[in-house]
Amino acid sequence: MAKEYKNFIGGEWVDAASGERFENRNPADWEELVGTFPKSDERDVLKAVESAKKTLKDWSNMPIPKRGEILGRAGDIMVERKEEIAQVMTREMGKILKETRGDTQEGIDTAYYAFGEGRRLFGITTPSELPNKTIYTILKPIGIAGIISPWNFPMAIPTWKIFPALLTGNTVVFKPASDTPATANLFMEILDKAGVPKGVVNLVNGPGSKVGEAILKNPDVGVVSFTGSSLIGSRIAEVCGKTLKRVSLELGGKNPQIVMEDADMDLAIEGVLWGAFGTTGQRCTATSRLIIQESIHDKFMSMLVERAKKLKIGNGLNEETDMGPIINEAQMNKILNYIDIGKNEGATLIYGGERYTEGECSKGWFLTPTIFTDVKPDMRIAKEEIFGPVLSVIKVKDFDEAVKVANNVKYGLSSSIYTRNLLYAMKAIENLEAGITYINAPTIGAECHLPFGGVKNTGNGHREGGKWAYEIFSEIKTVYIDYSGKLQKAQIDTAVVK
Ligand code: UN1
Repeated sequence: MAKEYKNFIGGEWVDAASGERFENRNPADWEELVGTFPKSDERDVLKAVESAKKTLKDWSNMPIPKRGEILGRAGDIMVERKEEIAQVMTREMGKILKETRGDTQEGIDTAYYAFGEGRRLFGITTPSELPNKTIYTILKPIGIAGIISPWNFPMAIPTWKIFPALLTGNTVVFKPASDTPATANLFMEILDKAGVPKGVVNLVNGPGSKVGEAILKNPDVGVVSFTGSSLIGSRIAEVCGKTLKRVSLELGGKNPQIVMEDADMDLAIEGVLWGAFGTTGQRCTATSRLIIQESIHDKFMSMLVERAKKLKIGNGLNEETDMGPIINEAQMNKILNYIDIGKNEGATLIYGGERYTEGECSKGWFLTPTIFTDVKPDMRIAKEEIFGPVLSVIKVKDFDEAVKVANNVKYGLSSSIYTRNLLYAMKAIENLEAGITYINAPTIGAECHLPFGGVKNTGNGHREGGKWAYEIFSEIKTVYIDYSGKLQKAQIDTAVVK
């Protein structure tokens, strides 16, 4: 029998109020049931919020370095259990072991960053305009943080959000994606073992329409952090706007890799293969557009197709596999639909574009890596986020046109340029409309101590990663201490007298 997983509320492993469950199956082999999970609703969210409320005072009063130590311990446990986490993650969401190990490592890095931040979490001190007065800032928790995370980075992204939320003294209600609840479950076990007090972090499994919605509407939740599609992100902002909750949104991308004729071609090919087909294209940072100078287009494309043909598609648990399955059937159909759209728009499908059902892949949601050439900047496959292994190739005359085409989308997460010309590299950094620009590297590969996020419809101005993530979960308090012993009036006593 498949394992029956539970919610984690108030430090107890409990079933959903409804008593119902949902299945979690391996996308590489739908006959493999990873487990069943509680199908929760607003009643369970209410319990989770109660528990987060009850524990808030003690948790936020704990000295911050102590909270940091607990989170550092969570990092140590993740190191010990890294392989186990990676195996579970590959089973439930399909990406290859090399990548699920990387995903776990990103969680470990984030834990150790939180450990360090525990002895820093700097405010500022600055001179006062008046004598005998000291001014500075401190960070205070917001209260209860609602965390809604996606399935493509089942460990890394929850840690990006939950470690900073906890370190800054918030308590947490966490709704993981329904495609990856087993990794979320492991994360809870780890936090519990590390010594996060019972009730401080609460896990509620279930559909976004019930659990997510209840988190957004709960008046006691002070901040919501979400990663997912721009469509849902904008709905979240709308609902949270009604109660003036703070909302941090990390949303879609349509990330370009530009290749100039002076680039190191082999390097650029390695980059686009990894950027477009790594994680089966299911990253918000995935390379979904290749913008290439026309003089090298034909040669580059034939080299790229040769390499794409060699990518081994299969179960991610096999160390030889390069590209795992699509997360689920609905997502696979959405991608296939985009492939039809591309064909109908007049783009040329030069490789892939179909389901892959060879051997062990007959029971999974596999697609071949897909490459379209003759894509025009205004086609839907050049502008909309597909979230799969589909690369749209756009030919351009020169650098200026490349930048113009790159910016011709409503998203702006990641971007990349391959060139040996310093001028192009510097101008790309200056002019590409994106939160992240890589030079001679693919659009994926963000490190946890740097700001992560994008411009335009990719988000609402927040950045995860590094110290910036800590600002999302904090209120800034400004402190004025006047030890002059008399009433001093800012702006008035200091006015320059003519
Ligand atoms: C995401 O795709 O949602 O830079 C996150 C990267 C990873 C994080 C991706 N470190 O691709």
